[in-house]
Amino acid sequence: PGGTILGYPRIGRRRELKRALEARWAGRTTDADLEATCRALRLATVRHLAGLGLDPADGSIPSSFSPYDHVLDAAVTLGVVPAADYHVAARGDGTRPPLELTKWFDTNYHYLVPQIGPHTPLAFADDAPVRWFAEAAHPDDGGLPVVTRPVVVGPVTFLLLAKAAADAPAAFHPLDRLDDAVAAYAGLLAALGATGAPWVQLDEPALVADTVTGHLPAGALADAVARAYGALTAVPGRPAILVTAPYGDLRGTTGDHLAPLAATDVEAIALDLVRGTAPAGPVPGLAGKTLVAGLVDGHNVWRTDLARRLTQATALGAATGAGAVAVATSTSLLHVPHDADDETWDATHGRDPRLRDWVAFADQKVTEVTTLARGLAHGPDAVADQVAAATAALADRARAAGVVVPAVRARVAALRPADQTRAPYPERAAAQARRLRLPLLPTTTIGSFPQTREIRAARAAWTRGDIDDAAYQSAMREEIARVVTLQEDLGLDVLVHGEPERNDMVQYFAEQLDGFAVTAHGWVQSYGSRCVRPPLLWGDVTRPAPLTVAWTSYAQSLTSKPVKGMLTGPVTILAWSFVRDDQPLTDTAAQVALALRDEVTDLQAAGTAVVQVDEPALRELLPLRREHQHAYLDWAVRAFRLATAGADTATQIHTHLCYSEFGDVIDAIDRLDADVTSVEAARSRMEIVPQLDRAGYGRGIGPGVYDIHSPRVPSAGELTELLTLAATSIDPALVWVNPDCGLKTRGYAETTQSLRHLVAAARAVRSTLAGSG
Ligand code: THG
Ligand code: ZN
Repeated sequence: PGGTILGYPRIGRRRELKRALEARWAGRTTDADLEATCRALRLATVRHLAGLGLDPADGSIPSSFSPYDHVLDAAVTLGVVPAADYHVAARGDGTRPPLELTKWFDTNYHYLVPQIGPHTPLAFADDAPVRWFAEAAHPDDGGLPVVTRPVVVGPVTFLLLAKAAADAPAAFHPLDRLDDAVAAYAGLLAALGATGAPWVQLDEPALVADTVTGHLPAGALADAVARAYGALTAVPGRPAILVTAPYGDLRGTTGDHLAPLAATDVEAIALDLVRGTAPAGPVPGLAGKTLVAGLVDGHNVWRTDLARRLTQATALGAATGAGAVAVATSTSLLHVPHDADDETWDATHGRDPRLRDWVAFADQKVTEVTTLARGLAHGPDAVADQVAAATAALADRARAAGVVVPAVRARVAALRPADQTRAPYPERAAAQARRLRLPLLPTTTIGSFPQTREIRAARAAWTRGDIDDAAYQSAMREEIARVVTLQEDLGLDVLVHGEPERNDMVQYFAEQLDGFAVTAHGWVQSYGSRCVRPPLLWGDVTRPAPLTVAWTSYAQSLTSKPVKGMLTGPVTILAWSFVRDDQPLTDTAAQVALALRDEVTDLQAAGTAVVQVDEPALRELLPLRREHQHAYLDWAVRAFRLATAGADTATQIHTHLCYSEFGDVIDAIDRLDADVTSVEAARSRMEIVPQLDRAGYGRGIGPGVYDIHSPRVPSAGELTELLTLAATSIDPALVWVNPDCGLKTRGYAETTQSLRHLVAAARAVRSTLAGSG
């Protein structure tokens, strides 16, 4: 194909899929209604892409739809999950838990983790990709036929992302089932070929990620690639195969995974040339293949430098020895919003109008791809106007007011090591103990309390202008007062204000900081029906006024117990925003950290004794390649410490981490130097506690004693047991008692019960410890 994209958002321009899924789950619609919406979305999407200039006749348009998650779809295609259990696997039912959700590479998308054992069914079982190809190629509605390119997670990545079934022998790894999986994919390829599909796309991002493949013995990955694609290319009547490697570089210090792929007979290989680099010399095997050049960033929203990318595209063929070069996005466009023209770009809506010309959302990126493809085919003169417009927009962005704020630059440049260093922990611990006078095993929550329908309604009414500031303030204050009283009644030791005023833990801060813009319609799928609107971090960051002080101070005025101030940390703010690409992340992180540092000192000046700075995304931004991880963890730790080191010795700094396999970042957690760290731990039976202990972490630790992702109320007995486990595996003086995450998505009934049991468990273990000590 001349120009293509690796995938397109599937939630729908108006979040049609979200609404259809939630209506089905609520029992308001039938399976047939849901399928009708999905089908309409599929057809509308591929025709829309044809309208934007992708070729509707040759497989340039991806069929990248999924009703919930593309990894779950692959599991159904391969018979690992029966098609009838699709929604049970996604959400659980009364008896069966859902599959685990985990981060998809270094993105804010989450996939469902298939479980595979030695005897799990693994055979071509469901032909949804074939049906979706056929419905678009031979539509029965009289509309434009589109010959799509079905997109499926590739066999190597699928097995590497799966986890061993609970009853599998210890030595088993899902990759042991490669031959079975490949036979299943062979069945799919044969069926696609028989239906007339000219191309199929198999996504193999695991090949760029040491975080996924690091445990494999040397050579195992190259061997798996050779076996899988050797067998698949031998399938009679198959479509041409495009293998993609988005999110990074196929070549790293742990191996060159381009070479084994190029040695197979696949017809095309897609490289991410935004995150990765192009091979500088000829690659054996590439001569007979198409190199699909990922030149347009699928992972961020900035307008492409078309001049630079066209030059790069033009040189690629000769440099690499590829048989042909095609232009593409670096990744699926799943990670960006549909269309920049869905937004009103004006200052009264909080969006600087200049930004419109600086960004490219999914539809604009499709146009960038077709422009580059035309330039590659017909020479730069054919697209001179478009290239000039992109160059002018980039120049405008580079010199625009707010992009560089000299005072911010000067402050960052003047930073010294002392700015990220607090007094030694023993001194802090003693001062904080004198000030806070907390019992052994202090109890607290992670920050947010349930967001009720009334809270959401009040926020929405205020955003629309239906209620005025005063009415909104008093609604929120009423809620805060209710939450404070509830916590006092429950007997919690460190209280929170409950965060009723916050829509999202990043967006809330972005709305108030200069250098950010937020969108009204820029929804991006996070998982299933759930979406987020990542803010655009486009300029130097400043804090025009305190962000949270008024709410926290109000809560503190209602109680004599300490109220914890709640902030989102610099790394998480970066991870969940579209971050400017014109300077190193470390510089942007330092600016955000300084804004938060000012907030910490303002909270402190207002009398706040405990401030929590959440970093749930610390693990998410960990580079996929080992050689880049050290530098990342260094700047991430530095940013957190810059944000928090303005705190006095007697001010207690907490942090909270979640969504993590902590193993990779355990040393960094220690280096954050927080006084108290709360982490997800209930599901792993407090595993993290001895891990942190071994890493030399000797400060407060709050291993979450129950999983807030489920409505189940844990009994006081089971909480006592987990807490005893924690308090006997490390010094009990370090242990805090808390749920494993914020309570925002829970209801009040189960929250109140669960917290009552949590306080009871803390009291029970306290008295046991007092008795034995
Ligand atoms: N904020 C952001 N990113 C995140 C999380 C977050 N990534 C990881 C994790 N948390 C993802 N979890 C969720 C959970 C719930 C929702 C989104 C992501 C959610 N979204 C609402 C929806 O889709 O209906 C919309 C929320 C809104 O109105 O803003 O419920 O916490 N940035
Ligand atoms: Zn959490």
